[in-house]
Amino acid sequence: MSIPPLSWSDLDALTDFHIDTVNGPTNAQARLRLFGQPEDDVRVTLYRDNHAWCPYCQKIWLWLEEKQIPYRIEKVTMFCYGEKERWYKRIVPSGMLPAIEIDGQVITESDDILVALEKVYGPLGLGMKDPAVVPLRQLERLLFRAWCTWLCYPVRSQQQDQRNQAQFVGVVAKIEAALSQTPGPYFLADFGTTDVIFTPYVERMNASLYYYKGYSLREDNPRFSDWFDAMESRPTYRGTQSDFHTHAHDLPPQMGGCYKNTAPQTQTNMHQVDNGPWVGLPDATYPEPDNARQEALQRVIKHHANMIKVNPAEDHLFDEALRCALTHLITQDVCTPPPDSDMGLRYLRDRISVPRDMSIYAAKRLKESLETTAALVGNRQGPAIPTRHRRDQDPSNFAKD
Ligand SMILES: N[C@@H](CCC(=O)N[C@@H](CS)C(=O)NCC(=O)O)C(=O)O
Repeated sequence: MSIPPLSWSDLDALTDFHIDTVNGPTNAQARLRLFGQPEDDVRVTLYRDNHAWCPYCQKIWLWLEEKQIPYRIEKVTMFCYGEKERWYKRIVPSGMLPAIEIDGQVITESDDILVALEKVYGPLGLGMKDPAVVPLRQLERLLFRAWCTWLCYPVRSQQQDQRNQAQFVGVVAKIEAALSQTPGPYFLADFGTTDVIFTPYVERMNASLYYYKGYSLREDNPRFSDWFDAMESRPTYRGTQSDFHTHAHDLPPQMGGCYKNTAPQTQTNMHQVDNGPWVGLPDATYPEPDNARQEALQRVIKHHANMIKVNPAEDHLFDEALRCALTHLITQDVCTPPPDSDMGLRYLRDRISVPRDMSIYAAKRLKESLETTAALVGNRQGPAIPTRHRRDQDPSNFAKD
């Protein structure tokens, strides 16, 4: 039996989700991070992308969070999402991210930023130039290049794709061997800079190869699997962690294209990442937090006016359809949306960005409710996600947190 949609105020009464963005756990919404220290102690500003997408920004973000350095965050638009802010080009003329300002000095290039931060605050575990860290940093770049070769270039034959896969898997074997050198799950005896440096691209490799190549980095490699699990035990990492869907669709414009292979597993994986079920995908394996649904509900309520405005469906229709999906999300009762609202609901389903909008399990639950609700009235997909740019996500159309 279908129940009527709850009103916005009824929905609001059903979530008490709240986090302290300044002193609480790592989160993508914060503009200031103090870790309980006075604001006067802030010496660092991190300039990073609005979408919490840029891998080099994630590296610096994670390092600052791990070291609990008080810092400010200024968010900047990446070229493929919209127009670069003029104020940022005055600070960094190339517009490249990340950058930091420390005691009035601007530094770009993520590795140089980490070296500069180490000089002021000391290293995180073993530092950037430690003889144990340097070869691992080189190994990370080797893996990056093998990944690009496999993912980002068209191939003439299936054999060529398999050769590229073999080359990538060969580098992964070296990483498995490196991870086996210590009894714990991290690259060196203790968690440190090396783990931070591997994190952004390994997360993107896990997502993109699962989606475009039917290859599961995390599931097929026991040491990598332990490393991912250990990373997910850290609230710092969880706060920066993205999901398969966000990466699969953010990467093509950034990388100049991602090319799928013809493996049957690829078809299966693409279908699951795009259409669900999302719970169970190997993008997150830690237990689902109890408040995932409350988080998703609170985040949508906060931004619903903009979400309705940018949705291709007519405002009145989408308002009701969205409330039906949220009613399902929070009560788990069936709530039938108005006819013809399936496309608008799937448009939103395809545009939840993790961690920018919400954390990974909140997004899985919201997508599930949007899909379940849409399926009650039709099977039309929303307009395709663009692959050369992501101006459908232009931050200027959305309120700042
Ligand atoms: N080598 C640089 C690379 C930085 C980089 O490529 N940043 C990209 C984003 S991941 C960027 O700012 N692109 C400009 C834009 O997209 O607006 C570093 O390590 O910081």
